[in-house]
Parts: sequence; structure tokens; C-alpha cells
Amino acid sequence: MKKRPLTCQALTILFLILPLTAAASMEDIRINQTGFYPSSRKVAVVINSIATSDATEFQIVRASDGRSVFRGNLSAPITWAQSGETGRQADFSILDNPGRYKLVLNNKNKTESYPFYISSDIYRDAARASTRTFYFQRCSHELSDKLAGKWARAAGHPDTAVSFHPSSGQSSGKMSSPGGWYDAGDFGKYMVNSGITVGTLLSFYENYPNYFPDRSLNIPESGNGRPDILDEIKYNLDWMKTMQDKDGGVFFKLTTLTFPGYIMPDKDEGERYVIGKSTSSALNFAAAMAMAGRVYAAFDRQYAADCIARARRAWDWAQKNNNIPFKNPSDVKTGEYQDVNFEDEFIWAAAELFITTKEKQFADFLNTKDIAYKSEPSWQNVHGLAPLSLAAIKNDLPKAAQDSIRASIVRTADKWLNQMDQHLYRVPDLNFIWGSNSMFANKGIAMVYAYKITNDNKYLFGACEIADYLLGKNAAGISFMTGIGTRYAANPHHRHVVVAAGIDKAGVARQQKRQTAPTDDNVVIPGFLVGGPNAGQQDKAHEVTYKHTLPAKSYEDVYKSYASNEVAINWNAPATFLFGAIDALMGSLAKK
Ligand code: G3I
Ligand code: 9MR
Repeated sequence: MKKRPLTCQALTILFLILPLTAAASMEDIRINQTGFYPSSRKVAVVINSIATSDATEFQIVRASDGRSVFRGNLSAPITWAQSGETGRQADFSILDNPGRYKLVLNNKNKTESYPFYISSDIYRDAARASTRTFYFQRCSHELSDKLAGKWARAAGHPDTAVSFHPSSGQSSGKMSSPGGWYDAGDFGKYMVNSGITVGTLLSFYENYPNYFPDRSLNIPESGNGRPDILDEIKYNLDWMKTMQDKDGGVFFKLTTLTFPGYIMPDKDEGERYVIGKSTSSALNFAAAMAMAGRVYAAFDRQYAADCIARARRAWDWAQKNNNIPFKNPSDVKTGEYQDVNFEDEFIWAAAELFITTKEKQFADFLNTKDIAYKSEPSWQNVHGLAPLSLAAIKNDLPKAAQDSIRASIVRTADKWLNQMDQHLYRVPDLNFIWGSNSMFANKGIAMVYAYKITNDNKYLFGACEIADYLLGKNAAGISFMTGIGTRYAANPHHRHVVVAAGIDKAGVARQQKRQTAPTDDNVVIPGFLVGGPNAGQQDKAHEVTYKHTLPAKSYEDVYKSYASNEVAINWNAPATFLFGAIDALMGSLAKK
């Protein structure tokens, strides 16, 4: 066949394709896109592809001038069934000089990774941005230009006259229930999820009281002399208090009857209802209020005493109503947080009440239960929160019982570290369900506790590697925290972001800014941890097309994907804990 000269059109096509190929091969290198602490283990994953098949070794080069500072061999291939991938690890843990770098392969394409830093405060931006997302979730609250920048918005949902749904036990009338955080990408406020969220954030404060002091978060209360993180948490606690009924029971949720469309909070005029009452809402409330009772005592005795009194009333209610599950009434379609097993909620509430009140009745209750740490907590199974608090916060359990709780945390962390050692991405095994990223984050938190118990760095480094997963070393090749990293989740299922950012109608990821720190230029509110890969793909029926069926790749960065790309307060709380705790600990490790 006669060779034809390349036409102008063909050249243009070639030109368009070239950068795409380069970007695609870049995505074959899965790496934490922000970076590493000087002392942490530093591993990237090189996915076997046509572009990378001839690679045998890698170099770390300075981003500024390309000078090589480290050279290493790729590991033997490892496969991962849940992502269908085979890859090789690039370990450059030895490198500990602060700086900005890239990883470069020795393949024909000389494939480069996203840039990353080695720095002694590398997670600080992620920790702060994650914690500031709670401010952006405030209901009944205007986000000002001064504090929210381009994400300023009018207040939505005053919630000062909310209707009682018959499922609340009252057939008529209205109540006032303003404030609190929107649960997620929707505008509902849910008690169960508020419980674990507030619990996780208060635990973070109890372990790292100085990490978010006054004036650290740039929120309306900054400058009032109280740690900003406690001000932010109080915003939700105050709402929770409004949801306690006269009999001590706690309403389940405050939502419209169906989910609103893609509108800003202040445009949602649907009638809001107080709905249901359950054993789970009472006990989540009791646990969170018991914790608040001991934490806020140093700042406001009266407020703290009220928290404890409310916790007791909710506990008493749950004793008498110990098996009341919540189910959406037929006219209600919003979140169900469905749970039928309340043993774990009883244990968590009893543990927090015991730590706070020291009362024998709670110790007696706990004595009859298994309070060993076995798996990461979730909104549905809060059991793990009890051993974490009992291990870290001073309490009157016998020393042997406390030792055995601590041993159970270390044992579980050891199990997960062993799994990490076998894993392509060096993460613990996981069943990829809705909110999988939060399950990783919660496992990371247990690693932090194991480190605090043993003082053995391997647990802290394990926690860092779980954070690596969230920030880019994963099968989606994306940083799951909005605005953090180079290629980050940019189209979360979050109504305010969808409307304000003007994400295109098809939900196709917009061109993302190449930057490593949250700035005003971001196309999305920074700091949200999206739900992540979810094998259930429950939104498939709602206009989301998944490119993959494999569990660890069941993720789409499109705003319609509520099953893989929504945000939620109970996912950001463990992100705050994980990034904040690591930063607090690794920062001081670097100074040693
Ligand atoms: O517990 C089972 C487990 O035993 C089983 O192995 C596994 C696999 O199918 O499923 C587990 O149940 C899952 C459950 O969450 C508990 O994790 C369900 O499949 C899953 O559909 C369910 O998803 C929940 C989702 O609402 C739908 O109900 C998410 O956890 C929960 O985070 C999410 O919460 C929503 C609120 O309803 C509304 N606001 C937004 C928020 C975040 O998306
Ligand atoms: O926006 C809703 C999200 O907050 C929930 O997590 C999710 C699952 O309950 O549902 C979303 O709402 C969707 C609804 O379930 C089905 N129709 C499309 C809605 C998204 O606009």
C-alpha cells in the first residue's frame, strides 16, 4: 500500500491524542498525590499496562530540575482480584529529604507520576479542609463572603416551624429545630449519623485537644476563646438537643418527604418534618451527649450538665424501648439508616455514660458484654467506638479489663497490617460497600490508637498508608478528597457544589486545576471525602454509567453518583481524625 503523507487533519488528531496518552500512562502510577512525611513508608503502585510493561526500575527526581535523588527496582508483580489489576510496588521509603518530587519509570515513555511532596506537615491541609467542610454543611446558616469565599451562600432551612410527621408520635403541631449540619449531599438532618459523627470528632478532640485551637478553622466563632473544633461540634449538638422529646426519646430525622432536586439550600421550599423515633436515635444521642458532657465541662459547666442530663433521659427511654427500629413510613422517601440490631448502640452509649458519670450501673451493664475491638465502626455498627474510648480516656474499669480492651485494638491492627503486607495497594481487606472510604479511614483510626497504646511506629506508618489510599494510591487513581491532590474528586453529589460550581449537566468531570493545596481557585469546596468505590452501584438505575463492574473500581466522579461520589458528615469525621492525628503525631516524630 502506498504511504500517504499525514494530512493536516491527521496531524491535529495526533496532537490531540498525544497528551491524552501521556495522561493515561501517568494514571498507571498510583500514588498519594499530596505526599509523605519524612519518616513514613513511601510506596507507589505501578499498574501493569501496555505503557508500563517494559519498566523495571524507577527513579525519584526533583520536580524543579529533574535531578535524580533515588533509584530503585520495581517489586515482583502482585494481583488484586477486587480491582482486576496486576501491578508492582515502587518503594522509596529511604528518601526523607523534604522537597517536591516526581516518580519516573525507566520504560520507553519515561512515565512520570503526579508531583508529590515530602514534608513534615503534609496532611495539614487535608485535616483542616476536612474539618472546615462541617462549616459548609451548616443548616439555617448563611455562609459569609468573608469565611466561605466563592462558596458563600444564603442561609437555608430555618427549621423554626417543622411539622410533626405522625410517625413522631404527635399528630399535629410544629416544633422548632434549627441549626445542625446537613447530613450529606442532601439537606436532611439525621440523628443516627449525627451521633457517630459527633462522637468521632469529640474523640479526636479528646485525643488531640490542641490540634484545632481557637482561630484555627476560620469559622464564625473563631476568636471566642474556645477551640474552634468544639464550636463547630456545638453547632450540631445544639440541634441534636432540639430533637429530644419530652419523654426522653429522640426523633429519628428532620427531612422533607422526598429528596429535593439539585437546588441551593435557600431554594428548597419543601415542607420539613420531624420523623420517627427509634432505639438507635436515642442511643446515638445518649452516647454523643455523654461525651459532650465531659468535654464541654471545662468551658461551660451548665451546658455540659444539660448534656449529661439529656444523655441519661435518652438512655432511660432506650431501656424501656429497647427494640424500636426505624422504617420509612410509606409517604417518606429520604434516608433510612436502617438498623435492627441495637446491642452495639447500647454498648457505645453505656461506655460513654460510664466514662463521664463513673456510675456503677453502666459498668455493670458493660461487664455482661463483649467490648473487645474487632472491626471499624460505622453508623450501623458503632460497637468499636466503645473500646476506643475506654482504651484512651481515663475511666474506672478494672486495669485488667482496660488492658484487655487495648490488646484487642492492637490485635485487630496487627491483623490489618498483615493483610496490608500482602496487598498490592498495601491496604487492609475490605468489602466495598457504600461509603467504603470511611471504612478505610476508620481502620486507620484504630491504627493510630494501636500506635498510642504500643508506641510502635509500624502502626502509625500503617495509618499513613491508609491515608495514601484515600489520597490517590487506589484503583481509581484519584484523590478521594475534593480539592486535595492533583487529580481529585471534583464532581461530588453535593447540591450546593453542583449548583454553584455549575458542573456540566452530564456530570462529566471538569478540567481540574493542577494544584496541591486547597485554594480559592478550586472548582469544588475542598476537603470533602467522597463515599468511594461501592460494588452495589445502587445509582445505576439513576443515570450513572459505571465503566467497571469490579468492586474496587466501582467509582465514578460524576455528580449523579450518590452511591459512590456523595459526601457525608460521618465520612468526613474519620477523615478529620485520621489526617489530624497523623499530622499531630508525624509532625512531632519529625522533630524528635
Ligand atoms: O449491612 C449490610 C452488610 O451486611 C452487607 O454485607 C452489605 C452488602 O450488601 O450491605 C450492608 O448494608 C448496606 C448499608 O448501607 C450498611 O452499610 C447497604 O447495602 C447499603 O445500601 C446502605 O447504604 C446506605 C445508604 O444511605 C442507603 O441506605 C449508606 O450506608 C448510608 O451512608 C447512606 O446514607 C445516606 C442517607 O441515607 C441520606 N443522606 C445521604 C447519606 C449518604 O449517602
Ligand atoms: O440525593 C440523594 C442522596 O442524598 C441519597 O444518599 C440517595 C440515596 O438515598 O438518594 C439521592 O436522591 C436520589 C434518589 O434516591 C433517586 N432519585 C435521584 C435522587 C438524586 O437526585
